[in-house]
Amino acid sequence: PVTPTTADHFSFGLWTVSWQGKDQFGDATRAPLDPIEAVEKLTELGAWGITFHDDDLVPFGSDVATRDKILKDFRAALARTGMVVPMITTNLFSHPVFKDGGLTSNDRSVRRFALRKVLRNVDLCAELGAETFVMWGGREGSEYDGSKDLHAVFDRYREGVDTVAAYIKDSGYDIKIALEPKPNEPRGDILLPTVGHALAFIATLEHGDIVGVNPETGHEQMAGLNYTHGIAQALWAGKLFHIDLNGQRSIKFDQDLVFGHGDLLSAFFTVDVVENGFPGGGPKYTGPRHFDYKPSRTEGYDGVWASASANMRTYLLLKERALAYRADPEVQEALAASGISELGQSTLAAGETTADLLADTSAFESFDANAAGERSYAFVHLNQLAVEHALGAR
Ligand code: 3MF
Ligand code: MG
Ligand code: MG
Ligand code: MG
Repeated sequence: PVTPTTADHFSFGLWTVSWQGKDQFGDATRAPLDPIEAVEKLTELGAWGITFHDDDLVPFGSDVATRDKILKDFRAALARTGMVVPMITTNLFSHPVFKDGGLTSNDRSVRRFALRKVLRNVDLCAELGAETFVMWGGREGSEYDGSKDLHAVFDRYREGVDTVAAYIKDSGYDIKIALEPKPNEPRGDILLPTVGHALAFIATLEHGDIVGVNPETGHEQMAGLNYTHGIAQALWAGKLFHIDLNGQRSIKFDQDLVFGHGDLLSAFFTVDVVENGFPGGGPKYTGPRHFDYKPSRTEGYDGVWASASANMRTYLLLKERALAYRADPEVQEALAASGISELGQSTLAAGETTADLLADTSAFESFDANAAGERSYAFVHLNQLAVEHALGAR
C-alpha cells in the first residue's frame, strides 16, 4: 500500500522540493532545482500533480517572451509526464514591493499592482485547466497594531478577493478560490489567521459562493489549534476546496515538516476524516492530497526526494491504518459505546417545537442529571484502539 500511484491524487508545490534551504539565519544549502526536473522526478515517485506560484516558475519581472518560453517548456514536460496542475497561486510576498502587503498594502498603487499580478495568474490558471486558485496572504498583516487602519484593511481585503472572484465569473472560468489562513510568519500577525477567521470573512463577500479555504496542517497547529477540527468545520460549511498537508511540532515557527512528522496521531485522524469521512456520513473531501512542506535544510537532494516520498508513504500507511480502524468490529462496538452515532440524532424530535420541549418534564423537571453525569463515555478505550491501529498493532 505504500507505493503511490496517480490514482492517489498526490500533488506537491513546486516551491517545496525546490526550496534551497535559505532561512532567516542561514544561506541556501542546496543548488537550484530545474522545474522540469522537479516534474520528472515527482512523476517517477508517483505524484499526480504539481502546483506553483507564478514566480516559482517564471522569475519576477521576466519579459513576455521569456515567460512564454518557460511556460511552453513546462507544458511540454507536463504533456510528456502526464502530470497535471490542479492548483496555482500568486506570490504576493517575496518582492520588496509587497513588504506591507499586496491586496491590503497601505499604498494604493501596490494594491493595484498586486491585483493585476493576481488577475494575470487567474488567466494562467484557466489556461492550465487548474480548478483551484489559492490565495495565501502572507504579507497581509502587520507587526504594529497602529500601522494599519484595522477597519479599512478588511474592506480592502474583501474588495481584492471579490474583484478576483468577479473576474473569474465574468471570464466564464471554472475556478474556485481557496483562501489559506496562517496566524503569523512572515508578518508578526497575518490577517485571516485561522480557518474560522477565513470562513467568517468569506461569509461577507459578494462572490463568496466560489470562495472557500485551503487549510494547512502546520498553520492551524502554529495557532495551537486542531487541524482535523478545522478541516471538519470547513467541510461542514461546504468550503473545503483544497488542503495543504505537512507536519508541525507545537506552537513555534512554521516548520513545514513532512506530513506525519509532526503530530502523528493528529495526522491519523486527518487521514481518517479525509478518506473515511464522518462516522455518520456528510460531505467528503474529494480534492487533491496536496503537500506543502519543506525538505529540511540538512538534506541534500537525496533527502529532498526521500522526503517527497515520505509524505506520500506516510499518508498511504495512515490511510491503510484508518481503513482498518473503521472496519474493526471492536472499534465499531467502542464507537457505539461512546455514543458517536447518538450525535447524529436531532436534539428536538421531528416536528417538535421549543414549546413542546418546554412542556417535556422528562427533559428537565424529572431528568436525573446525576445519573446522566455518571455515564462513562469510554473515550479512552476508543482512543487506545486508534493508537493501536495507528501503530499497526491490530
Ligand atoms: C506559507 C504557505 C504558502 C502557501 C502558498 C499558497 C509558500 O506558509 O503555506 O506557501 O501555501 O503560497 O499555496
Ligand atoms: Mg507551513
Ligand atoms: Mg501552504
Ligand atoms: Mg505554509
